[in-house]
Order: sequence, then C-alpha cells, then structure tokens
Amino acid sequence: MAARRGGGHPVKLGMHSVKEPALPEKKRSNSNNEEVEGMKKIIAVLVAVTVFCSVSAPAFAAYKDEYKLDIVPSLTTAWGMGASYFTDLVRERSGGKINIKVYPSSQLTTGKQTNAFLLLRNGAIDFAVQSSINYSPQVIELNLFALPFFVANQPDRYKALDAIKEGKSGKLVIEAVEAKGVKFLAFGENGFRELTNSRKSIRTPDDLQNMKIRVVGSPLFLDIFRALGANPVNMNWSDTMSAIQQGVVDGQENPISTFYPVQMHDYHKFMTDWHYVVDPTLYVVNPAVWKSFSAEDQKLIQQAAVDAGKYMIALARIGLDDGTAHKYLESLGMVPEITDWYKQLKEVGMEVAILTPEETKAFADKTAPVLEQWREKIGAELVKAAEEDMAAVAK
Ligand code: X2X
Repeated sequence: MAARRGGGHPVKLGMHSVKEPALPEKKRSNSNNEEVEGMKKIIAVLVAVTVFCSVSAPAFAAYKDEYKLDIVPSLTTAWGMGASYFTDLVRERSGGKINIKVYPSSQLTTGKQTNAFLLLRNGAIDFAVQSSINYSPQVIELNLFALPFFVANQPDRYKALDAIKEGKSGKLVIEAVEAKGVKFLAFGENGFRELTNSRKSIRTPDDLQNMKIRVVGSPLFLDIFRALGANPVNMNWSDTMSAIQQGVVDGQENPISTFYPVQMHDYHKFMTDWHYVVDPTLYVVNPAVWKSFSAEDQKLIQQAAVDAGKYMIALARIGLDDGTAHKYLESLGMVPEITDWYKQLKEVGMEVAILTPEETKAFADKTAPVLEQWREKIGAELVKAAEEDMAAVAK
C-alpha cells in the first residue's frame, strides 16, 4: 500500500484583496507639484492597506506557505509513510491552511543525519520525524533506547518499550529533548534493529569477529560493536547502500521493515534476528515555529502527530508483535501490502537466523560492560526509572 496522500493544495495565506480607499478630493497646491501629490497618494494607500491588514489579518497571517519536515529514509518506508500521514492529517484537518512537506533521504541535512537536531533547533528545519539515534549526539538521554539488550531482553519487548514511553523514564527523556530547545509532539517508531551481512550466518559473537559493520554516527554503537569484536564504521544512511553495493562494508543494522524497500537482499544474504536495540522516532517541531501557531492549530498539530505516530508504530510492528499492530491498521483500513517480513525476505533469498535465548545471551553478556558504562553517561537515575517502568509490565 502506498502512503496515503491528502488531496489538499497549499493555500496561500494572508492574501486579502484590498480595495483602494477613496481619497478625499484635494485641491492642488499652488506649487503644482504633481510628483509630491502622487507620492502622498501612494503613501495614503499604503497606510490604509497596512491599517486594514493589521486590523483584519488573523493570527495565521504569519504562517509560512510551506513548512519543511525532515526524514532520513525514502517515502516508501514505514518512517516515510508515518511522516506523510502526519502532513496529510494536518493539511486535511486545517482545511489546507497548514502545508507541511516531507523532505526524504536527509535532503535537509545534506546527508548528515546527526546534524538534524541542530538544524531543527536553529530553524533551518521546521518539523521532523527523526530517529532517537540521530538526535542522541546532542541529547545524551536518547541513548537509553540504544542500550544493548536492554529493552530487547524483556519478556515482551514492545510492551516494555511502550512502558518506557508512557512511564516516568519517557517523561524524563521528553524533558531532556525539550530542555535542549526542541518541542516534542509524539513518538513514532523505526523499530527494533536487526543485523544483516554479506558473508555468513551470524549466531555467535565469534561469527562477527573483524567484520566491517556500518553503524550510525553515534558513539554508543561503536562501543557495542567493538565489544562484540567487530570493526564498526560510522556512515550516513545516504552513503550506506552504495557502500554495501561496493562491498566497502560487510554488514549493517536496521529495522527489518527497512530491508525489503532498499533491496538489501540483493547484497546481504544473511540476517540475524536479535532485536538488540530499538529506535523510537520522535515527531518534533522548532519551538519558534510552534509558538507561531494559534492555540487551536497547536492542538490540531499535536493530535495529528499522535495519530500519525500510532500509525507509524503499527507499520513498524506489523507481523512482529502479538497481532495488535495488524488489528489497528485494519481498523484504519490501512493494512500495507506486506504484512510478514520474515516470509517476504525468505522469498527473496535471505537467510534469517532466529536466535535461541541462550544465543542472544552470549551477545548480551559480551555487551554488558558497555551497558554499565553508558548507564552512567546517560544518567543512572533515568536508566533505573526505565528499568522500573519495564518491570511494572513484565510478567
Ligand atoms: O541511518 C540509519 O540506520 C537509520 C535510517 O535507521 C537512521 O536514521 C537511524
């Protein structure tokens, strides 16, 4: 299923047709200076127009014709669809008044996805649906979700993730994002991240030795893969597929739903299903842009982000959770074409290693020191709050 698109067209705002007010008849001055009289007339019209506009122009006169929204992958991914749905909802619900355009493939950051937070904060970008990983260099608390085998080790990883987002730890994370100067609207989801490679089936840390693995430009990922004996390299997503095609790297990690859209199976025959970290995306907006909206429009935008976030979360989870995601998408009438990624990837020749709990534990044990080291960096209080939030739903 393609991303739903709204039919709305951008509506230019603040464009009132203004009738020239009739000027009082005035005797020509005996200087007979027509130019001066002409100027006076123009000034009078300008003053009248300005007064008219400032009296009658509604608060949204300052709205932009187009707001720019930043995402990293293409529009055909769950991420892209979740972003497009948000802009569709805002356009529809505002009657075409608020027009947000999705810029895919890191166009707004010229590929440098770890600069995305700074560009949103300084106003070069208005809105974003961005990854917690890409914002983590600026907001250290966002590394919480990338602690190795932290959420993944819970009995139900989706329940555990939701417990964090809705619990006291989620509140601390949102506060940290906002304290750094970005307005948070809602959570979405990129997903739990799995490993693919071109060389062999990876079931143990030994299998990973010296393999060159592309990771996002975030230090925690370097620590994790070094602890596992691999050779990680930082690379933007915009450069990753060509690096994979040319064999510059042997492997990479991303959510399962991202593999098929980029034809990963043509280059990487092997996938390891280990869910080691998760990437809940964030719907966010520049605070000055946010303040420029009327209270009513803020409400509308916030609700659209929540609704689109739910849609994106369901897309990221379809076929992977207990069936809740599928049911939710059915209720929206928006079930995508592919609902079983394992089946789909097997059909195109990918070999998927589903790890036993013991096999997963071997990876978790190797990365446990990294988790402990980062517990302090992120903030022990936050990590403890997350552990308590997750424990509350673990049975
Ligand atoms: O670069 C990645 O791996 C991606 C697309 O998942 C993110 O932006 C975090």
